[in-house]
Amino acid sequence: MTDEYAAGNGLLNRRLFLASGAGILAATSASAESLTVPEWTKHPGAWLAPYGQPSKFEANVSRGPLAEHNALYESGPGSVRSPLQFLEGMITPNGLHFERSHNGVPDIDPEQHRLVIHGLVKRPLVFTLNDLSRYPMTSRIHFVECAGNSGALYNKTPTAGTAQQLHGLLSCAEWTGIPVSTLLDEAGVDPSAQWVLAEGADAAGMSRSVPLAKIMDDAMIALYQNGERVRPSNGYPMRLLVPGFQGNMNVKWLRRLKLTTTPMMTKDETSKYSLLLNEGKVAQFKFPLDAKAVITKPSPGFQLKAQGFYEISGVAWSGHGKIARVDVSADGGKSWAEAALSGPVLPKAVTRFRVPWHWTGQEAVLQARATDDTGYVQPTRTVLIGNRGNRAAYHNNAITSWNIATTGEVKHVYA
Ligand SMILES: Nc1nc2c(c(=O)[nH]1)N[C@H]1C(S)=C(S)[C@@H](COP(=O)(O)O)O[C@H]1N2
Ligand SMILES: [Mo]
Repeated sequence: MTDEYAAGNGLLNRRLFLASGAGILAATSASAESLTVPEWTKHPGAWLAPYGQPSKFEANVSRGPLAEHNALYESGPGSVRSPLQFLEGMITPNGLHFERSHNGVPDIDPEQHRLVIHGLVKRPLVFTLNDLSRYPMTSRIHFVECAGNSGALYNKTPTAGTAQQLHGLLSCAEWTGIPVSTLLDEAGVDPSAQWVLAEGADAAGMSRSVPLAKIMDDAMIALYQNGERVRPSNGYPMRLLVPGFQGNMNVKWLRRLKLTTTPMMTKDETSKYSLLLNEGKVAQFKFPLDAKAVITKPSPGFQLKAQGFYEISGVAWSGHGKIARVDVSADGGKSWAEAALSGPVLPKAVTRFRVPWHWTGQEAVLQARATDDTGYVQPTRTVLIGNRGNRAAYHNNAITSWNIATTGEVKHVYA
């Protein structure tokens, strides 16, 4: 065990730390009792189940609202957030993918659902789910993040909350489906087309205009989510996936794509999703989500029990490309140590980062800062609000600060 420090307040040099192996001292010494045969080994276990469920001891690992008092699970508009602080790796299990629905989840019969491609095309086309299943598919791992995620960081005073409550409108899955370009090539795009209107079959009639260039680049009609059919709450039987663009544009329950010359100025892209700036200015059509990192372990709700070694870990992502590096600070941004990125590091996907830390029992302020492969560096909250003001409800990618008290309690603060 080496304790060579890479930055202030106990951040360790991860290369030396990993090479050294043992010495975490989290375990206790084994005795004869340690190998007593437990009750569950003495008789046959439960029967097989047609569809697997998590352990009953993991019942707290569930989707949840922004704040405890918010009503949940009613029909109509709402959102439930992914429990980031209880998850590991880069993939969100389907039952825990966050959900944001503007007017409930439609009960779509896949036999009756149709996808129509029309507008500025040579041949308007209609597809059943069966038709679509004959086209060549691709699989790619991408995050979806609501533009309203982390919006609490615009508040004047730090909102108390867990990583889930503050940042849980983010999930990442392996999506399988058909590149939209394949279907548009078949329909024959008119040279005058510049935009594509995407509309959902839900009661909200969610519709967004997406630049044709983005659609042709990497948009997908997603039919599968982590290997099984897209879940009803995430767009069954098909959703549009526009990797890296604000969550709202990933239209669920997709029923049509209309090619147009201009954006359609739908209710969902005018009354909402514009950024109110300083001096009465408004930024419309900010599509890609900028790089962000969030420490999930430790985070509010965790209680450090004793001083010593801990692994700080979290998630980072960018709508512009790959995560190039993540730096972590334990002294509120005065000094930084580069975290290890757990591969694979993929464009527009969640990347897990880790860094070893020696907590001395003193107060500490943990921060993580993402840099993506365009060279963009995640800003502090002071810089973000200095540039943008705090009237914008969306696209808050400021650095989050978790305060560790001498008692080991973790709390959201502004540093
Ligand atoms: N048809 C339709 N598509 C929709 C929505 C909706 O309400 N209706 N919500 C949007 C919003 S605001 C977000 S953030 C993402 C959320 O995707 P998810 O629920 O699969 O996590 O879906 C988008 N697509
Ligand atoms: Mo959203």
